Amino acid sequence: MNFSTPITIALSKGRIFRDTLPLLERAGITPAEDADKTRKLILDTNHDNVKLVLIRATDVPTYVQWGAADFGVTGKDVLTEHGGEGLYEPLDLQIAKCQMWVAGFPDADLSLRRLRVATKYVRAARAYFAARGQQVEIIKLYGSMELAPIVGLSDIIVDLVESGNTLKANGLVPLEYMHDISSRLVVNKASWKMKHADCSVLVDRLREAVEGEK
Ligand code: PRT
Ligand code: MG
Repeated sequence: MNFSTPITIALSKGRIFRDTLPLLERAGITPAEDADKTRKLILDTNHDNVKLVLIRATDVPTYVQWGAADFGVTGKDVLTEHGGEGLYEPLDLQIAKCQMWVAGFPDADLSLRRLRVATKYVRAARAYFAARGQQVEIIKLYGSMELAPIVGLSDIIVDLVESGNTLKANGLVPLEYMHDISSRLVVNKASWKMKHADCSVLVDRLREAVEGEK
């Protein structure tokens, strides 16, 4: 199958690229190089019209929102923080799975007034505590949330948990389950309209690839 219009797919290096690769392959798209071994930011594929752009995970929704990439693969956590303006989310790729949790010391008191919550996931955390009518103080961090309760910056954290090893290594435990996280295919709204034939073929093929992985 050929694509009649240029299609760009934004991915991040690391687990998203690794987990997306088999799905792209099943959909008939093979990158010309390994993302984790190159310094290039734009990768060719076996299709002249299909290119991959490699960017920071948190930048993927922004590239797609502005049409700098037609498609992107991004964690639901990142998508929630971005807000999702200017894009559709046609497919749950069911990759890079983990869970979002409230975590802290085993004896943390979650009923404290003005509970201090350190997190990279400000929107998700705000929504979670607002839903149960609890006033909290959110402290935005960009990494290593686990450190915050240890040094007294916060009472608890909101973070992603996969194996639980990172929490455990720092004397913390998962306290309250918030929700499951997986990576999503997102598409620019204008691309979806203007390049509909090619875009919908790609979504259909990836959907079949996801079904095939089950
Ligand atoms: O690292 P960088 O700042 O470049 O960007 P990023 O962290 O956003 O990218 P990356 O590649 O690390 O993560 C991309 C996406 O993978 C995230 O947006 C999530 O949707 C998803 N994902 C799946 C995870 C994890 N599993 C995960 N375990 N993202 C992060 N982690 C971190 C977590 O934050 C914690 O620090 O791993 C640690 C917990 O892991 P365990 O196994 O010790 O519990
Ligand atoms: Mg990371």
